[in-house]
Amino acid sequence: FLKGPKTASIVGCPFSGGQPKVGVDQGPIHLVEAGLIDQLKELGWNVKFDGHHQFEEINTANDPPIGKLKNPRYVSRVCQSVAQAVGEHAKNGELPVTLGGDHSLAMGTISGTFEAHPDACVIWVDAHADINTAETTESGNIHGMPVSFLLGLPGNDHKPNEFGWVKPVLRTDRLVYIGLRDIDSGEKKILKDNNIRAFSMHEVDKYGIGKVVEMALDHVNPNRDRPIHLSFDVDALDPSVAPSTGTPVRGGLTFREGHYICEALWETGLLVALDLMEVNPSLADDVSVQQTVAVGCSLVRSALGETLL
Ligand code: HAR
Ligand code: MN
Ligand code: MN
Ligand code: MN
Repeated sequence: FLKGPKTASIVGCPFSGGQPKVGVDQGPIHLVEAGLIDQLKELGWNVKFDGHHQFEEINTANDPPIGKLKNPRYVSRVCQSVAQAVGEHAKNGELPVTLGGDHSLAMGTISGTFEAHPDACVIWVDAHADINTAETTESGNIHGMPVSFLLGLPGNDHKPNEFGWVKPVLRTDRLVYIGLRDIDSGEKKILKDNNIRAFSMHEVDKYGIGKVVEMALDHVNPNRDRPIHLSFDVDALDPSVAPSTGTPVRGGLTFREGHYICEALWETGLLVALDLMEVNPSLADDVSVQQTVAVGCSLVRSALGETLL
């Protein structure tokens, strides 16, 4: 009755080094404290959780920018350790559920997924494309860059050697975006030059979320036989639905559109890894924080088979 692996492994990543706002490191702690693990057990999953990962052991006392990139050594080492954790869980046949933390972590999670599933595809749900290169980034914040590292795009030749462990595991035709609405001009050019398929909020309005998910799957997974990694940035949702996040952008996915994506990917039976990123419990009032954390838990439950009927 349950599709896919029956053990979910929670990879809690209290990490904020890929962007400048404090608090996003508290996201995973709040999600777990809100009862996520019991909720998944309630759905019939075995849940493995051996505590949040301890990144402060990673010594970054001296981590000046390299080129434009901020905290490059710290981000690299944390992501490398996340890649190892996710890769091990995936190779064990477990479903890694990574709780962020900022979205630079996806460099680690996707690297880990591809170690176990080299033929996987990635569905990236976000207001942002996170595809700046070491050259195009304006902010220097690495959470705006993980996709370009995973694709091995040109323009990353100036990427610090520190990131040499990140292999270009992702192909441009195995990546699709849903929810985009805040893309830098350098990123627009990259998307265009590389023919990367993206369903922005404009397409969600035009076709409806049901059709968009179907078209997204037809693009990256035409025969419905590839393992799917879902990387969900909570800022894909409209700020009225998920206010506690570092870079909210109005005009986002509704509560139902976000959940529909998760439900539809669960229905494929192909989901092998899930990220839920950018929940920042320090960026709003208590009610908004509670709302955002609850939505985060609810998205994860939907992706793990909480059926409506
Ligand atoms: N594109 C901008 C940059 O490179 C903003 C990045 C976005 N923030 C995120 N990631 N939350 O999805 O800095
Ligand atoms: Mn673990
Ligand atoms: Mn993101
Ligand atoms: Mn985002």
